[in-house]
Amino acid sequence: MDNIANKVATIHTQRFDQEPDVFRSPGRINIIGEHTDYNEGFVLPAAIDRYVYIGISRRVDNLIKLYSINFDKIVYSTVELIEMQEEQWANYILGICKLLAPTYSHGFEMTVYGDVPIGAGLSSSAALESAVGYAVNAVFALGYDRMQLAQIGQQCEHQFIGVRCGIMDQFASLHGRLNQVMKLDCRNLDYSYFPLELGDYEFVLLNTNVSHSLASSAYNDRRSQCETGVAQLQMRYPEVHSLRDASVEMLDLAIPDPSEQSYIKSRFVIEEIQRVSKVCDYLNEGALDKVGELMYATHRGLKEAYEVSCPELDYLVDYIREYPEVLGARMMGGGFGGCTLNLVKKTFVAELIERVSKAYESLFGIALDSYVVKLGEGTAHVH
Ligand code: GAF
Repeated sequence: MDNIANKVATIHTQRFDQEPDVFRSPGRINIIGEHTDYNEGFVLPAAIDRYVYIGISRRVDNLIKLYSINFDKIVYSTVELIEMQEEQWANYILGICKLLAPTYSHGFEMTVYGDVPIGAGLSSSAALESAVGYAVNAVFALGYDRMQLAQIGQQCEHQFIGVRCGIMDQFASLHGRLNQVMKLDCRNLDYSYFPLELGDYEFVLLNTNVSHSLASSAYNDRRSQCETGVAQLQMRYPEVHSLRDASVEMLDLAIPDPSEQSYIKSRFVIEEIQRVSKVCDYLNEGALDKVGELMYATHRGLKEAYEVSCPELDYLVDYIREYPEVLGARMMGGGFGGCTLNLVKKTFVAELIERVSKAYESLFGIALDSYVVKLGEGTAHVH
């Protein structure tokens, strides 16, 4: 039995005098394939064992009452009149409710708790959207499947949060499987699972504990630059629908000036999509040193070409690179803060964390958090 689910159920019952159903949805890592999802490329995410929990009980009237255990805040709404609030955590929930609202007519009480670090690039917001969508869908028997719920989560980001994100995060949260990585084709949403076997190595997350404020506007800018790249490619290659369809050679002919931003951003994406397939092969072959090299290559691209890194992330990757016990490191997620993902020899993890934490704190005056990654499972009814 999941202790956190019990805790959420107890708090919900005390506050609302109703025994809830409890659902949970995980955060995610992404081994490789960054900023490829909205370009119809491939990604390689996996659910982690950190979750957002939702306790929910139906009401007979039309009131919606939301309580966040993390923030100790309560927010009210009605089914018919859902408006965005000052509390950002509530907006992820209300956005989902608004998108689902035409299909249900009763209100509910909801209690939310999460142990996915917020702003760490581990998709705490997608975990919340996925948990809420799944929970409302289940208690009102709305009939959506996981694929549709992932798309609803993505729409919530687009319409109510203002981030034109891809589908990776919500998809990974809803479809995660214990100890499995998924290769997702973001064009047609075909996906397959394979076990993550790292032998003497493990993935370690180092959380910079910074989250720079330009993240969502810069994210949307990158997406627009990719769209410009596609439009330029289409002038010469009308069959191109997305950067997924292009090669570097095609880009060279379509955008002759390699200093144009659309060229630089598009080239990164084209190369990153190729890295995903290579990493899949290397993981199958157990060639972890080659996986690590490509992680470093991704970081370099995200830093220099895509320009979504920041000094704290770069420092961590540069610091780690000195150690032969670390095969690869890179920033993960949208960028401008959050975590680096590191492939580290198990016997060296404790020593590495001690050293890098000291060095990071003395330079930036910020405590570093670290987690050895354990994979988790996708959205589920847990109580
Ligand atoms: C964020 C987005 F939400 C994802 O869709 C993806 O684009 C990612 O950044 C970058 O790979 O997590």
